[in-house]
Amino acid sequence: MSQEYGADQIQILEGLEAVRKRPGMYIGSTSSRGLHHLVYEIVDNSVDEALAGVCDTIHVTVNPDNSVSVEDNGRGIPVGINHKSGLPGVEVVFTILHAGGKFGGGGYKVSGGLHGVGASVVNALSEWLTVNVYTDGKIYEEKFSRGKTTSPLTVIGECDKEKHGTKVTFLPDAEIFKETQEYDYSVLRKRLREMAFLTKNLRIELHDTREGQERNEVYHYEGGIKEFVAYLNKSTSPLYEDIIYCEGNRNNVYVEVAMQHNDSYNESSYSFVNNINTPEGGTHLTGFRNAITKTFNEYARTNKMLKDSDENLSGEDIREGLTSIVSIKIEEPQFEGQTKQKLGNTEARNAVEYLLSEQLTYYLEQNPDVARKICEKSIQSQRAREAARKARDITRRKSALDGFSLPGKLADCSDKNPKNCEIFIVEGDSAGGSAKSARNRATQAILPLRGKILNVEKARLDRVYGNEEIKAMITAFGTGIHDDFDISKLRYDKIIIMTDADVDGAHIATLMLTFIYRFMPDLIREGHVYLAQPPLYKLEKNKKVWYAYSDDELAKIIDEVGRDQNNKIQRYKGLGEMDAEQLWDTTMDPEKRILLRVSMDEEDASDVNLTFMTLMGDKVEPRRDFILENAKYVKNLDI
Ligand code: TTJ
Repeated sequence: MSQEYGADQIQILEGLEAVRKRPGMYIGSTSSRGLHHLVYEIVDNSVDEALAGVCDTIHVTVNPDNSVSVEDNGRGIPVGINHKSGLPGVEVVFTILHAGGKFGGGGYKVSGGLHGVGASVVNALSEWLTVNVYTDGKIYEEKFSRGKTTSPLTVIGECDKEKHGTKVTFLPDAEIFKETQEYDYSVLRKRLREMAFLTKNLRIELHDTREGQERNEVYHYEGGIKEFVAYLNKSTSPLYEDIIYCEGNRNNVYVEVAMQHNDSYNESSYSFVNNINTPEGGTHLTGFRNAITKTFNEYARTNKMLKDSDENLSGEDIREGLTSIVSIKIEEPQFEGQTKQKLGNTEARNAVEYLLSEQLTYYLEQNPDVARKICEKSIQSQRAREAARKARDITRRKSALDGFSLPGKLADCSDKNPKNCEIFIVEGDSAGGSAKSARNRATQAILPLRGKILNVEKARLDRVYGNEEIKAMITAFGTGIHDDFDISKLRYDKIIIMTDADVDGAHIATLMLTFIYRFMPDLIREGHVYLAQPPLYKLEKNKKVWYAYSDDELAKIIDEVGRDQNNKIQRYKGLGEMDAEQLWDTTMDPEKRILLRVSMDEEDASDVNLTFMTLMGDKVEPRRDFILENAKYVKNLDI
């Protein structure tokens, strides 16, 4: 027995050593993302306890030293000796790889996702970790460092007989998390709020006790994912008041769906399996889509909104402007695909499709006003799609007739190899003129746009195809948009948005980015989209010229040249104030200019969607909140 115990101990150490050697294999990365992942791994254990119905509150506290405490009011990790290992249950949880949830006694586990690696991994990657268990009027404590027990399980005091729960405090190891050890409140908030939405009635409190940034928030949603949908739609105008909700259990799959249409033209669907986001969808999402398409077509036909001769509504038509959450709980989720993020269980598709079809059919019968609004919107979408197809075909036929017809306003470059070429989308005809005379004609094309382009967040595909400025961009880029998009036809390696360094310029750049993000997002994914950075100031002194791209830089230049009357400082209000030579020197010359490449974090794709909804949608207040929250990241805001 004692020999066995020794062998186990060696195995434990080897296991956790492996985690420290290759942390990325267990938590994805050791960047800020991995650092935050440690918190989620611990919180998941408490959420499992909540799902078992024996815990209703979780406190997450960021301590002044950047350690984090997670405390729940569950049953407490078992403190008794586990027979198989001869160790206390707590010690098993924190020192044996993949031991997480072993004592769960059935039910759904959150810890089944991509990483879901358990508490021992967090322990291995922490400089120190302390666990307290409150049970039977006693406070237990065990301490660890880098995965090894430093102080065995003991009773350190007494507590109220009624109190029960677990508290874990850990400090991420700076040897592992070299990039940063600092927790970001807004990152933690996003995941914890999501967890609370997904677990009806669970109360999660986030406390930041770090000096100068003290904050407390409570996430507690009686309506669960219904409130999640309301939250996602808060920057839009909903098409009807209800949030349609479906819930049920079929063949051991627990299904919840909540949805509401807004008056926009984009779909925002989020799906979860055991509280883990599945951005690539899978069988549960397929079941959802099948149910929606089938049920609305049946309703529209039965109620004569579609005539016998009309085509069926497509899924896309019905999901136009739809915000939805599909959340399922399943005992053995199978993830497939390259990134193991796509659900593969066929019983999940059947369960969602069956339960949603049945409950949605009933809902539509009971709520004919809502049903009519959705069907009308879908039919309009169907017509717009048809009109867009015709507009696109006409454009295509025309260009086939004229040979290849590029927009009249485009000053194209002469080099025919796209790899060498770039296009500047320039705000205004006058700046366009300067840019045309400044450019390198071989490799730089100029497309001037007049005024503000269409806000595509508020327009359907047919209007997008009808807008002259946008059509000019589409033809110039060569790729087509939406379903037709083909990146191999891209005519320029760099698409450079060049607008004035003022509020209007920023607005125009945002409108262009909205268009590109919604209709040709791969251009951003593949890194073809850039923002030009024109200087903010010009300083002239004794016939010499300096350009500054920020207030800090201007201050530095003044320090260098001395502050006196000979300094002539000009604040550039727009590109039009620069002559061609200055524009070339400061903004266009590939040898000297600064370009910002536009990128997006794929793992946070849902954030990008929400940000565009907030910034470009029609509600003012969420936009103001967003700006206030994010203003700290903005430099050189010239208002
Ligand atoms: C499992 O079933 C028997 C009684 O104890 C249950 C249990 O382990 N509950 C539990 C674990 N509640 N909370 C945890 C937990 C909390 C944190 C903060 C961290 C970890 C690793 C577990």
